[in-house]
Amino acid sequence: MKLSKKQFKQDFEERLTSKFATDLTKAGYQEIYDALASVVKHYYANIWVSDNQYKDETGKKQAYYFSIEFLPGKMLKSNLLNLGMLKTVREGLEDFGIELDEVAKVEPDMAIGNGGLGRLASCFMDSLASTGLPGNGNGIRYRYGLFKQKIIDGYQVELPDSWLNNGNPWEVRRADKAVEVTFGGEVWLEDDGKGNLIPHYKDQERVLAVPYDTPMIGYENTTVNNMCLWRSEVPEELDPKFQNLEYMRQTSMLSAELYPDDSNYDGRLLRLKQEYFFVSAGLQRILHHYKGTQKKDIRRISDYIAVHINDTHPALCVPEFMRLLVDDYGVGWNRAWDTTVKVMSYTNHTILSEALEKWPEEMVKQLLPRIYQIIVEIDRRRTAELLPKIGASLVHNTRIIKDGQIHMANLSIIGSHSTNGVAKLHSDLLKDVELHDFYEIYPERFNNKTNGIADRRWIQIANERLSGIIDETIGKSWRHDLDELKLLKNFKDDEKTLEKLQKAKYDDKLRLAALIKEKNGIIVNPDAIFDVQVKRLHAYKRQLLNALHILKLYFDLKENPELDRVPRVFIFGAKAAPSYHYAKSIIKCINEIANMINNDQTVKDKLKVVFMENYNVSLAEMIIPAANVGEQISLASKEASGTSNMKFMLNGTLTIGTLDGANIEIFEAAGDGNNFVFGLTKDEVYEYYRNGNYNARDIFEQNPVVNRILNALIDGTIPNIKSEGREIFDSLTVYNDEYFVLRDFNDYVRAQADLEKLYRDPKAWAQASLMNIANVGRFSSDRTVKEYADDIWYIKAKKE
Ligand code: AZC
Repeated sequence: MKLSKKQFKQDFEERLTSKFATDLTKAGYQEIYDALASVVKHYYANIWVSDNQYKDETGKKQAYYFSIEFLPGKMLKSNLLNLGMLKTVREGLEDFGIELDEVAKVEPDMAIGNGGLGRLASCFMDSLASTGLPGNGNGIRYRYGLFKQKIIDGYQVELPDSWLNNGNPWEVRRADKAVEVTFGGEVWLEDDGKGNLIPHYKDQERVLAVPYDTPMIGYENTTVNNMCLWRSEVPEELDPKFQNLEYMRQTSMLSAELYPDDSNYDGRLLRLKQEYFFVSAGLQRILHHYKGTQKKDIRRISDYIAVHINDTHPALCVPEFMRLLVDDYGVGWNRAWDTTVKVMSYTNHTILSEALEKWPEEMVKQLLPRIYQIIVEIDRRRTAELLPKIGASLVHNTRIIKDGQIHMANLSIIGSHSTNGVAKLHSDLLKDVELHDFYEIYPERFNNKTNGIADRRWIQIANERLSGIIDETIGKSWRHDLDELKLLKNFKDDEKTLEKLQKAKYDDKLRLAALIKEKNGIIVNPDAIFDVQVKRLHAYKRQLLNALHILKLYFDLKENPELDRVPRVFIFGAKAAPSYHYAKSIIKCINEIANMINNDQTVKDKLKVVFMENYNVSLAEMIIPAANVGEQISLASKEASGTSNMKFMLNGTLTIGTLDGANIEIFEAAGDGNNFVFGLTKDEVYEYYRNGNYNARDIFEQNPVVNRILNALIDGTIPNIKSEGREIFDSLTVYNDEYFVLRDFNDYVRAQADLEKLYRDPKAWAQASLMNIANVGRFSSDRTVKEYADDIWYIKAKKE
């Protein structure tokens, strides 16, 4: 959208006054932010309205991405960038003596997600709109987002994230579109005399679901999609039975809090309620829309909508869609089933068994009696149909209801036409191992969609300096098509370009160094290698391996302070699930290792360790551009894909990593020698599992370096470390090191040494960095969503 600076300044000043009865001389940042957001909203409102009209008029098929988590971060700059107004607004504000970046700080991170899965959903939202694809989000508007992390005495402490305290200027409450979601009570079926079984209900608990729409604005185009988030409220008219405080409290609890665990299935009733709540509300709204505004024949609804089940949390989409079609819209069971399978598709994000959702049958039956009946019926019909065809064992292994539990992955696969993993290795593991029985029955349903990232946020916004240099070098086409970055390869031997890249990285390191000084009070050397591991804290991600290696470097320096080492700054950012004891112990250990090293004068500035508290999207935007090295060191087979690996690559960071998840594709794309690979392969890991012959204790006893480091955890070497040291020590030496940390240690040390060697050759390093940037194109989520659109959802992009 064309906007002159003059126009903007006038609009902004007027808005500030009309909204807050103040002027530029007196306004605070919160007021400036609100006024600015309100002006921006005014600019996109018409595009939003006309794109909705366009969608209704053309009746084109749309996709709906159902996800219990989204992790957008801040919206202001992203909206400005996508509207093509970032520069104008920045300059306009400068004329008033206002720094856009300072204003942007006021906006709280929208953190209604935990980690990779939620962030991916938000990258997809950006990419769908930016590629002109009609794809919308559906989720929950949690009153409290992911907890704020404080580090106190080395320990993680969780504080509530009340991100809505100052309102949210981007959302629109649509009270007119509220729907009711019901729980509990009794249900029975009665014949209507025409052979149809009609459900009758008694004593149901009703909850009002109110949608809040947030525009997902496409990059320099005319597409604005919708992210619909549901809030639970008490309906105006209540049955006397529910007119009590307990019911009111429970109802508001539904959309009160995000579950802060991303790796553990937690079988609590409230979570199941949340899952059904946003699924039912979302599907009802979609069907109302198509039946009402669009006057579509409901029996052909699969021509108009695709519903995506992002991990199994929205798996109840399958029986709920059946319920709506059969009970509310009078579609026959078989037709409804065909339609459901055509409409639904499912992504699996993890093979960790502790994350696989299974709900006790009894709980589902009590809370969702009609849904339970439908699941039983789906399972019964499928079993009857398949038994004669494929035999008892395959049928049994793949049943939805087994051992008194409802298996949500099974429900998702059976009730949809597509199941995908999120990187090649992961998708292969699903087919060959984890979901092999399903693959035998439905081979055509399985496919891979390697993850991607929204490059607009992760370079254009996060790294304006680098973006500018790329423009100067190859022009701006890459901003619309990330593959164009391959033009950079022509500059691999161009000293000037390499120098500019190095300078940009150095400046980003200075920016981060200033932040570290401000937040942690630690002074770091910008010439050091900035070596970063940022992600959720989980044993399989092996932050511990990184920490053990740091201890090794430290002991080497203690022994020989004159050792010729390239200085290093190790930077961590990680939240642990509040109930994940072991992960929290690792945080404590890292912090105490940091304290010990940072306060030891013998190592001077050769080694520093920084744990940055409250890692979130905004912090990632500061840290990632400044990284020389990114750590992607999960045990092979455990990280489904990873996406920070792609963000690092985009920012010219070299990866040290295992052959896991999307790392494999990154190493291949960047070319040999441009990253550092180590560790067991997936096959070697599985070989150990088969033979059961891994013995961590042997390594501890036989490898003197490992022995020394592990003993440091328990012998008082690290001041202020308490039982955590023993806990970690035992996990490795007594409980046999579940994630093969010790097995990979030596090779990791070797790869780290290779890395240091390359860093000593600045030109070679800069070239490797350039090759990473130049080859990152395929990891744009624009590519990923196009693949979903073509292969799974069958939706088409709008032509500009
Ligand atoms: C994550 C995976 O752990 C990560 O490897 C992947 O990149 C990301 O999803 C996006 O696909 N998974 C989760 O965040 N959560 C769960 C329940 O898998």
